Amino acid sequence: MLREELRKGDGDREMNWEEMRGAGHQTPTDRFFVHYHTEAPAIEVSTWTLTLHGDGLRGGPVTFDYHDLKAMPSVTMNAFLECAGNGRTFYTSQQNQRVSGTPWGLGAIGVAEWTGVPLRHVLEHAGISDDAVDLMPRGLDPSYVEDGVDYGRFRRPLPVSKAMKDVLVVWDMNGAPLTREHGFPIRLIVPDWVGVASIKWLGDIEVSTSPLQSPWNTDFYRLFGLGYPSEGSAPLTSMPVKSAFELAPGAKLPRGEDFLLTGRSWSGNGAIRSVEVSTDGGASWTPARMVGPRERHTWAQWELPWCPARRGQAVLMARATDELGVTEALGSPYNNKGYLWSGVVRHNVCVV
Ligand SMILES: Nc1nc2c(c(=O)[nH]1)N[C@H]1C(S)=C(S)[C@@H](COP(=O)(O)O)O[C@H]1N2
Ligand SMILES: [Mo]
Repeated sequence: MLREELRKGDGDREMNWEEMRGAGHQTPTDRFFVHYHTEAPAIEVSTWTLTLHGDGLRGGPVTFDYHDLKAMPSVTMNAFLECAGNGRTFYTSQQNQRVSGTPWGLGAIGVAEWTGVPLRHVLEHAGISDDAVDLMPRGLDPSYVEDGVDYGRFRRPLPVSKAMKDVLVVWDMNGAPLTREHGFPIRLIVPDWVGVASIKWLGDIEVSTSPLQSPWNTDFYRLFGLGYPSEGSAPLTSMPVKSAFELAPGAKLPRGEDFLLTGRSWSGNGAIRSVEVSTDGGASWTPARMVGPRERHTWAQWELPWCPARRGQAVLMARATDELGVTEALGSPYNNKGYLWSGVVRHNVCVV
């Protein structure tokens, strides 16, 4: 555990699930998970601009400043943002598999209310041509260097089809300007997709009529390992269905007293349809009561009262089914970077 803690840098902070109990639908900004690869740059709005360029524009480059963007028709929506590696440690703790990357539990996720302009409007304003296929949004944070290799500035291709569908160019998070660590002044939010797509500190976007590549869709953020081609799977897109209890791991609960189990489930495939909970390590399952809305792009909250009858260790499990009919499986298929954990998590508690 200590070694894992040490491997998390300043740019790696999890949301604490226990603190979400009784909180509202959104994760408060100061408790939202944080992840970045180098440093969070300090950017002044007065000098910041966003430039679109490339052969996928009908004319030359087009530049927007902060106020140009904020003057465009805005949208506010709840959406989860989740790192592709959320749940990575369960490959090891539940499946005894070795994976590399930031050792996240289930807290590399949060939901915020995001306000911004649909990327579609920005692209149309800049004169995107009909034959544009890929975008390359790029951050203003310093170049990413690992093991002596300079991968350049943070950037990842985004298909035009997704960009035109539901991607937002965001300035507000939970009703206030983005904080520095979450991408001030402007970031992308790419709903349902791996967090790496939601480029922070956005500085420019290449618009291209041919497919684009960057290390973040070739070397990283694909599935690698046994069963995958040597170049890896296709670049990762949407996040699988997952569930979490709003409870500390190893929480102590009194025997013979009613306790309200609460949690949240989400899926990149669409809204959550139902959730089942087991308090006996998966031997039996009970439908949880859904609380509040069940909408796409965001998590659904649920609860189930439980009166633990026996002292000792108990294993809680929750499994959700989404709109597409996908249910969390007991395990998650292995890939050596530990992306896209999709299994039911065994949550140990101690009945005292
Ligand atoms: N410019 C830039 N954007 C970035 C990153 C980064 O390092 N630099 N990290 C990405 C990754 S891997 C994740 S999971 C999310 C995390 O966003 P958050 O810190 O706001 O939670 O930002 C993404 N956007
Ligand atoms: Mo991430």
